[in-house]
Formats: sequence, C-alpha cells, structure tokens
Amino acid sequence: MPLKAPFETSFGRIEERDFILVQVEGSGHFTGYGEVTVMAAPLYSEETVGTAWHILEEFLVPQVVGKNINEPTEVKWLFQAIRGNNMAKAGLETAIWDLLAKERGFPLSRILGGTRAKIPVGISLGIEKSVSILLERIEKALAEGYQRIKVKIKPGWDVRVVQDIRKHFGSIPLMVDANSAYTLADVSLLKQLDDYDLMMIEQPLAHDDLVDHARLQRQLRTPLCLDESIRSAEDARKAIELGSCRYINIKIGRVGGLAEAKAIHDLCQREGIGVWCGGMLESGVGRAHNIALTTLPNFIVPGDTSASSRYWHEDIIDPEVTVSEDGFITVSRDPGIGYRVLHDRISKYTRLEKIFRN
Ligand code: OSB
Ligand code: MG
Repeated sequence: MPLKAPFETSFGRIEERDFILVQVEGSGHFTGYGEVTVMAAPLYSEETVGTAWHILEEFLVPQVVGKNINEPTEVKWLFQAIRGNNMAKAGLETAIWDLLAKERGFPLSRILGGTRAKIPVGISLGIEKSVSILLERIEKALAEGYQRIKVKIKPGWDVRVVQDIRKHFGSIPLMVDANSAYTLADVSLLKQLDDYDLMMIEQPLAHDDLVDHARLQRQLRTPLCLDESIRSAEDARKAIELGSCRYINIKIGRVGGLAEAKAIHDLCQREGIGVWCGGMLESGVGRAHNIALTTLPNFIVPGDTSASSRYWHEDIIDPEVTVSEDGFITVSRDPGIGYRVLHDRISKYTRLEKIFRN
C-alpha cells in the first residue's frame, strides 16, 4: 500500500508498505484477521516479507491448520520451538485471537482484559528535508488533536531540531526516537538532549543492546525507552533488572504476538515501568489490534497508533480509524478487532495469495 507521504527514520526511507495479511477460519462462519508487520527490507529487524512468508508457510501454518485451539494463549506454545521470527508468529497469532474473540461474541479488548473505552494517541513524525517542513507537520498534528509528538532523530538531525521545536511550540509533550543511530561514543551529545524536557529518548543505542543503555541511563535525567531491544517478557525482565530503560514501547509484531505483549505489559505494571504501544505503519488490521492492546491499564503514555488518514489514502477496514479533536480513538465494541475488513480494497493491493487447508 502506498503511503500518503514517505516516512524516514535513521535506518531508511519507506515510501510504500509491503506486509502480509493473515486470514483464519475456524469451524464456524467467523473469520479472524492479523497483520505481519514486517518491512520489505531487514532494516528495523532481521525479518522481511520474504522470510516471514517462508516461516509461515513451512513452519507456523502447519502448527495450526486443522488443530483444535480453544484458547488464544495456546498459540504461543505451539510456536515455542521455532526460534525468533516474531513478526511472522504475531501475524498468525493475532488472527487467531480475533477469530476466537468473534466466536465468543466479545471485543478483542475485553478478551485481553482491557478496560478503556477510548485510548489516548500520539503521532510519530519522520525525518524531513528541512526543519521548517517538520515544524509544519507538528503544527498540523497538534491541530488534529494528537496528545504527544514523537520525532525521529539521527546524527546531524537531533539537538538542533529539538531546540527549534521547543522554541516554536514551547512545552508540548515531546519525545525522540533514534532507531539505534548512536553509540556510547555519543554520550556528550545525548546529554545535551537532557536540556529539553523530553518525555523520553527511544532506542538511542544498538538494536540488540541492554547493557550500554543501562550505562547511558545512569548518565541521563531523561528516561530511556526501549523498542528494538525488547523482543520478549524475558528481555523486559533483564532490561528492568539492569536499569536499561524507564519505559518500554510494546509492538505486537516485535514480541511475537498478543500473549507476549500482554505478558510484558503485566510485568512492567508489577515493576512500575510504564508502557505505550508502538507502531509499524500498520494497515487498519494491525492498527485495530494495537487499539485493542492499548486498552490495558499500564499503557500510560499516548502511543504511535494514529488515524488511518495519517498513513493511507484509503484504509482496508470500515470504518477507518479516526482521532477525536481531543486526541482519542474510541475503542470498537463490536466482536473481535471490531472493524469490517474490505476485501475489494485488499484485492486491489494484493500481489500474492495462498490458501492452506488441512
Ligand atoms: O521505531 O517506532 C519505530 C515505523 C517503522 C519502523 C519503526 C518505527 C516506526 C515508527 C512509526 O515510529 C510508528 C507508526 O506510526 O506506526
Ligand atoms: Mg521506535
């Protein structure tokens, strides 16, 4: 699906979104939907559309087709022997959560234990050709109601940009995401960010690091948030023990599904670490799963789940996800993900299709 506007991070520029949609059917007439939130290239994580397709076809789909699954939490255990490949796993696991929620007639948020009727939302803004373009984008996002602004940073696009944003907009809720663009050699630069009252700095150091982040956190007043480094509740436990962060960005795909996402949420709640829901520029299907997850009580910071119109000319769900003037998304009370999936739109964007039967 072509993005309305390119999205640039420290690891590269995304102009269109390639991903896999998963549709599952049970013995009844219900259909569950999930999204494999991989990218075309292995720049955010090592998975790609191609590797996810391979892992699903050869290893994950055979674990579930024809199986008797009564609880969505069983899926995690069916996939347990297969190492890594969390986004491939999550696409199928989330589709099964949707299916089982629909069979029971409850919203997915309820099945997960969520309590909110509406969720507070923020927006993640990419690197732009000039600061003035970014300032315009922030202006628009604030006018649309977004409750928190996150901007991408990289070496050469960091302290100056943050300084300009503060000068222009004052004390708005602001944070930055580096997608692993720095090392401990940049400590003095990262320390300069302490002057700007940021809510947090997301994933400044290596994508697989916990130790250096702990060392950095000890030298900063600003809280660190981990994204790429946390792939499981075990990773979260170690990060908390080491003091690597004060927030965790939970992405359903990165952690292998909704059961693991909830486990991380629950652990962080017990440990007094706040969480928020990250995004992977999802279509409506992945977005709906993010909304359901965000209804859990420890999602205490507005997440990256923005309106459909922030990404797409047309989304593949009905109704589209919209954000209220005061920056909330109302949670659907319909069963499962709570949105109708538009098959004609999906067909329009589909390159490859495969049906597995037992
Ligand atoms: O690091 O959070 C990230 C998008 C693609 C890959 C990684 C990230 C992001 C975002 C955008 O920040 C989140 C969104 O709007 O979906
Ligand atoms: Mg991030």
